[in-house]
Formats: sequence, structure tokens, C-alpha cells
Amino acid sequence: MKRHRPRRPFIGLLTAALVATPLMTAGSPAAAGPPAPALIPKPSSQRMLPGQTFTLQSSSTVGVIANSKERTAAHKVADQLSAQLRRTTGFPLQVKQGAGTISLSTNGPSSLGAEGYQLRVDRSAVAVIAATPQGLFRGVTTLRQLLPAKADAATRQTGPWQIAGTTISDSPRYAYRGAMLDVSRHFFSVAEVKRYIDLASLYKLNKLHLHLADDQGWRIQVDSWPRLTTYGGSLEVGGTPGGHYTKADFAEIVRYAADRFMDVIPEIDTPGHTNAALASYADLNCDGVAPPLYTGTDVGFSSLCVGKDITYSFLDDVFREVAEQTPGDVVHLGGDEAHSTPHSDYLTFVPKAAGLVAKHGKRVMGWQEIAETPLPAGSIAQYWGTDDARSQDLARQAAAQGAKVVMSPANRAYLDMKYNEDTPYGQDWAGLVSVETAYSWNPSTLVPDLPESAVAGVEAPLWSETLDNVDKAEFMAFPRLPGIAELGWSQASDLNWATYKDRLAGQGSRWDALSVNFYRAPEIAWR
Ligand code: TNX
Repeated sequence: MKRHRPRRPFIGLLTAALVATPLMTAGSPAAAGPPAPALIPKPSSQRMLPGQTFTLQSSSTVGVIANSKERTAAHKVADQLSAQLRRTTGFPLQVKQGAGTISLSTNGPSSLGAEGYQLRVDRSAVAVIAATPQGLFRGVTTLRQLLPAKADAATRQTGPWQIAGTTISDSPRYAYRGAMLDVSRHFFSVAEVKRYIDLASLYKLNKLHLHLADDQGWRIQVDSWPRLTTYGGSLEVGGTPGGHYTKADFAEIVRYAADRFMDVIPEIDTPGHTNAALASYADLNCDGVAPPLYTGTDVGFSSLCVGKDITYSFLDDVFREVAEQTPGDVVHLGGDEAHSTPHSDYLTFVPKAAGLVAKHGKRVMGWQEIAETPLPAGSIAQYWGTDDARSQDLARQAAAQGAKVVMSPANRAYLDMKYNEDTPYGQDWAGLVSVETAYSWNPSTLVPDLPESAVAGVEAPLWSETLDNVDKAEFMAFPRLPGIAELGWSQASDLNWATYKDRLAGQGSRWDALSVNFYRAPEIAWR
């Protein structure tokens, strides 16, 4: 076979090259070299470049091409890539300005949008092109999946570090692609949250919703109401010590997420799910008596006192301090399962609480029940139904008043549901959720007569009543979370269980390299 001399990458010609090179569809057998990797989420389009294999070498560099406004952020993306590959390859992989062996450029067409990117791998170079640093980051997550799984390990590995030649052009289906972590029922440390951010961002999720306050614990510092954390955060389910994030801790989580282009959406659940707050301040209770801390797993027994003024000065302070710590534009006020709040009180409460979130400059997000009340412009309702008529109605009511809907159907997207009867932890109130069940639905058509334009995206909640450590959390999230991520990113016409299942199988070795405690679902031929 005739070999071409390696060329220097020339970014300006990339778009032309994408079109001009002889192409082969992804998955078809290449002449030689590494197999075409199994990407999740599936990109909008991918072609293989037969006979072209890229090999990362000790002399390889990572180049950044970006205007002065975007240079710092683009360099950060390059630094993260280089740091990970340095760890496993042992190569220096110097990051520099201008073209490199791997080039990251933000000079792509604006038609790529905020998150889209193009990627080209040929025998001599790798180029990722986007219109923003965020787009570069998404492209780099694809590049990481193109490399051998061992490139994601924590320690030095042996090469070769090869990638099958390919061109990819990719952008997301939905703008909202979230993962929720319940840190109230069981507390998760900053390091554990960072780990979850790392794993979620690998699959292009862009929202981290933190469920920060519930009956069992208040987990975020509020200076004006200090007992919320010192007392209300002291325990967790089962009565073991809880914990909370100081302002510095929370800032660290927000920064870490932002470096991986995930917005943090803090949730303070109201008016139900509030026992931790009610236990901390007697005045918040209608009868003025503070209940004891709660370490069980029941829901629906607590409520803020809707008729008391102090309820709203409390929430004003809480939402102000939480909003101050949130660079993202959304704050979640809960609103679910308020079974101990009289319905007329609920209808009074939600608009007042929503008004306070809006007053502090944030869009309101809440569970589907909030759709029954008038909401400020730009609000988001989170569907958690199980195909029941009432939940579907609420989703349509949200859309009818101009709100967006994020789809978290409990019988499909709840990562705390057991996979099957033998799953050692988790719940089953919404049903058993197999890997296939979690994947096989369409966010835009799940609720009949919900206009497609109202659907902002998807989110996979991980409730932690039964998950007292991060190993258990990973076991429930993997392999289902990447499936939800694909529903959020990939085009509807590309969603196909048979082909997904095969791509999913290829993630097993990557999770082994990353030491993810995933459920080896027997229906997947893990490799
Ligand atoms: C329902 S769904 C809840 C949570 C529980 C979860 C357990 C929703 C908005 N609320 O309080 O943790 O089920 O699966």
C-alpha cells in the first residue's frame, strides 16, 4: 500500500477535506488498523476514512486556535485533554498556541451552534473544530471515546495509541441534558460529586441538578439561617452522619462542573420535603413546634406553613443566597408530592415561591405539579410521570402557559429504580427499569399532544434513599445514564436499541479503565 507523507494539519482546509476525502460509512470494515469505535451518544454523522490510522506519539502536541476572547477557555479544554493523555501515555503532549498534532479550533462556522463540532482524524493529525469552547469540549469527549479505552485509565498504560481515520459532524438534539443527584437522603462529598460530573460529562450531559434539601437533610450553607446545615444537615437516611457543602465547597462544585461545561441547577424542595428545615427552626412550623430530625424514607409528611409571613422571608433569604452561588440561570424549587399541604395552600404557595426565585434573577424550575399554578415566563416543569393521565395533563398545562418541559419519566429515567427483581438496592414503585426500558422512548412523543417545541430535553434523576455510597450510585447509573444521554443528544432517527446495545457493550472496557462500578447487565455482550 502506498504511504503518503504525513502532512501538517491545515485547519482552514478542514471543511473542504471533510467533503473531498473518499468516505466510508462508520461500522464498515476498514482496510487495516483499529476498529471503528462505538460512540455514545451517536453523532449526527460519521464517516470512516479507510486505510487511514492516526497514532499518537511522544512528539505529539495539542494546539489551540482561538481568538483572544475564547483563548483561555479553549486552552482549558486542551489542558484537560492533555493532562488525561499524559497520565496514561506518558507523552509530554505539550499544549501550544496554533496548530498541533491534535488541533482544537474555535474558528468553526456559527452554524455549529454552541455545542456542535466537527472532528477529523487522518493518518497525520486530529482536528476538532467548533464555534465555541463548549463545542470543543463536546468534540473532545468524542475524541476520548475514539482512543483506546485504556487512555481513560488513572495510571500509565502501554500503547499503541491509535485511532481509525474518521470524520464526524455533530450537534445535539436538545439543549437540556441533565443528571440529578440526590445528596439529601444520603450525602455525597465534593469529591464524589466531582466524580459524577466527570462521568456524566463524558456522555455530553450539560446540566447537573443537585437535590440539596429534603426531609432527611439540608446540604447547602445559608448564612442567614445557619441551623439549616449545622442541625438540619447533621444526619442522613439510616441515622448516619450527614454533611453539607460550605459556600467554598459549593463554589468548587460549580467551578468543576463549569470546566466540564455543565451548569449546576440547585434544588431547594418546597413546600413539602422540608422536614430538615422545619426541624431546624420552630418558627417555620404552623404550630411553632419543631419536629425531630427524620432519617426514614417516607415522603409527603412535611410542609412549610403557607399562611405564615416568615415562610416567605425564609425563602427570600434562601433563594437569594442560593442564587448568588449559582452562575447558571435556573433554580429549582421542588414542588413535588406536597401531600401535607392543603391543595388551596399549594396553589397560593407556588406562585409566591416562584416569584422569589424570579426576584433573584433566576428562571424557575420545579417538578410537574407546579404547572397547575401560573408560572413566571421562562419556567421549566419537570415531568416525572409513569404514563399516567394526570402527569401527562400537567406536562400539557406547563406547555399551554409557555413553560418548557424536561422529561424524567420515573418508569424510564429514574436511575434509582431496580433493573430487575434481583437488583440489591433501589426502589420499584415506578416499575423495574431495564437498560432497554431506560433507552427505548422518545422524549418528544412520550406525552401525547405535548408540542415538540415545549420539550427542552431530558434528565435522569438518581434518588439516594437506598444508595449510601458512591459504588451503589454508580451501579444504578451505569449503564442507564449513557442511554438517557443519547436520548438527549442524538437524532431521533438514530435511536435504535439493537445498534445502541452493541455500542454500549464497547463502553465496558472504558468503565473498567475508569474503575466505574457498573451493572454488567447480562443482555449486553460487554467487551
Ligand atoms: C419520588 S419524583 C420523589 C422523590 C423520591 C423518589 C424515589 C419526585 C419528584 N419525588 O422524593 O426520592 O420518588 O424514587
